[in-house]
Amino acid sequence: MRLFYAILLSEEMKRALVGAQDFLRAQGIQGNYTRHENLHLTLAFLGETDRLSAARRAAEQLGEEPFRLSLKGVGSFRRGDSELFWAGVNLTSELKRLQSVLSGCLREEGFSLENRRFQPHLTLAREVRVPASFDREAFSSSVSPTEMEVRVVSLMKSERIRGVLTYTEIFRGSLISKK
Ligand code: 2AM
Repeated sequence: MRLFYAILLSEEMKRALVGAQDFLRAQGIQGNYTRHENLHLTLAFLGETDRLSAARRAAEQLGEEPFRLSLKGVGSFRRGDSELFWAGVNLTSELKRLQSVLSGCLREEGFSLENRRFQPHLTLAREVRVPASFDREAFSSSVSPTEMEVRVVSLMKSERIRGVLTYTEIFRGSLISKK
């Protein structure tokens, strides 16, 4: 199965992201839009594996505390001849540390993760073809500022069910307050 660890988003944060997607749609931007229930923040991508117990073990004792996650800006990655549009989050020291601790635990469990710099992003749409007239600044202000508390990391299974990309949470690792 195809697995990744992610932070699942509050309904309020998802609504803010749907607002940005609505803005893009209203501008006539065509692309493969992320379904509302699939919006998430990936922390680590494990890829194809059947080592479910090892994947769970990695997040059983992270020793990290809950923290606030907030939206910040938008951006895009070039992917071939189209773009992937995303909303960003503040890369706080807590988020950085969580991603790095989790990746370390996964590597200790034998998973080989990509060594790319962590660029936290919430994918809004893939395969976007951007007309020259597109107003990127207006896009940027289409995301309402939103914050949420992160209390768990979720191990997600990714699969196509009758052609529809579907993510299912199969395990939760808790962040525990030491106060
Ligand atoms: P993306 O949205 O930028 O494509 C499930 O595929 C999640 O894992 C997505 O958030 C995806 O990010 C992320 N991911 C990271 N590395 C990946 C890879 N090599 N292949 C597929 N998905 C990857």
